[in-house]
Amino acid sequence: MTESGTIFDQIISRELAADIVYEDQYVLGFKDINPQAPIHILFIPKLRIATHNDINIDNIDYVSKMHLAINHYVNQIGEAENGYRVVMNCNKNGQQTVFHIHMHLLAGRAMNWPPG
Ligand code: DGP
Repeated sequence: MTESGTIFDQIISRELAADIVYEDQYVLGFKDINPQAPIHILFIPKLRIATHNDINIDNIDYVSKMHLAINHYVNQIGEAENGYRVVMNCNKNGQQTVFHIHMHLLAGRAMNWPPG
């Protein structure tokens, strides 16, 4: 992460190209570069919150908007009833690699549980 942020800030500012599938005032959704399911979208807030630990009363609205964005999107693509998984990885044990919170939307196949 630099002072100007992570690669996700560059995707928000369009300095870095991404396959954007959803956008509103608070949230951007784009295809993961390394998909783990037929549908693998990253939903990110347009405000840099580094990890899940950094969610607080002042920025929680962004997290709510991320969930609403996912609901809108899964309805739009017809996957709401089939079901899907929403994942947030945090820090080392959670295998977080980009320190700008993101929700992984995984859909289009049955998921494994436990995830391992
Ligand atoms: P995580 O491990 O939870 O921090 O997931 C980060 C995800 O970000 C990982 O699945 C790959 C994805 N990713 C990393 N760099 C890029 C990029 O430049 N473009 C896109 N579309 N996805 C990226």
